[in-house]
Amino acid sequence: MQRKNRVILALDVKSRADALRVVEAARDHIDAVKVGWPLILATGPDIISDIAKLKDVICDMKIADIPSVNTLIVDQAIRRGASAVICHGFVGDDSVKACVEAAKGQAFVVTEMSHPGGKQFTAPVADKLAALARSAGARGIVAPATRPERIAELRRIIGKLEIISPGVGAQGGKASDTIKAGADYIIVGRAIYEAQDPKAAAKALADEVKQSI
Ligand code: 3DU
Repeated sequence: MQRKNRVILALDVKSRADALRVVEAARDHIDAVKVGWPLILATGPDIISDIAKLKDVICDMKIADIPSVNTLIVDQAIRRGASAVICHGFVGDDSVKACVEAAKGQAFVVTEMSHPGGKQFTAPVADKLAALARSAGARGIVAPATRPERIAELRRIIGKLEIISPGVGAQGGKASDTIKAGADYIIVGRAIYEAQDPKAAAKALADEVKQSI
């Protein structure tokens, strides 16, 4: 994933045609595409390799299983062309390390989640999850654009690890606030793929990011 636009497209659409249409439209203004369960279940896992021909793919299956199964899941994602994966940290350091090893370091660990319910169980342990990401050798963490002050606090724990940050747009977060707080990339779904003009929406976000650096 080349750090140019600092925008990751969350491609939670329901068909292959929509997926390819949105990626083609937004491709000049994004650095990677995050593919998760909605699209994989709707179209089949070949969509990972199809999108990987156009852009780097981050597989977001929020992996949360025992180490041996985590390894199997990550192996499949990487074999299909994913450049990185997203896993949960609450399952413990052995499970996270299994993902990190199978992804050759290219794993992001979810910390505090961006939705209101993220405050319930993930927020109280987010600092520990961030520390775990660091000690396990992960590439970075997922941290909430809806609470930029938490991005800044988590940054202090992880040092130079990367922060990818969902919650911009439909969930109420602002791209500029997120980047100023210390995120490396914003993750944006509905504000791009539900826009009348996904290309213009992605460009506007990439421009906002550039102006806030
Ligand atoms: O709200 P959006 O439509 O921009 O989508 C946000 C994406 O980020 C979506 O794919 C979701 O699975 C992911 N995500 C969160 O929203 C919140 C998290 O804490 C972690 C991932």
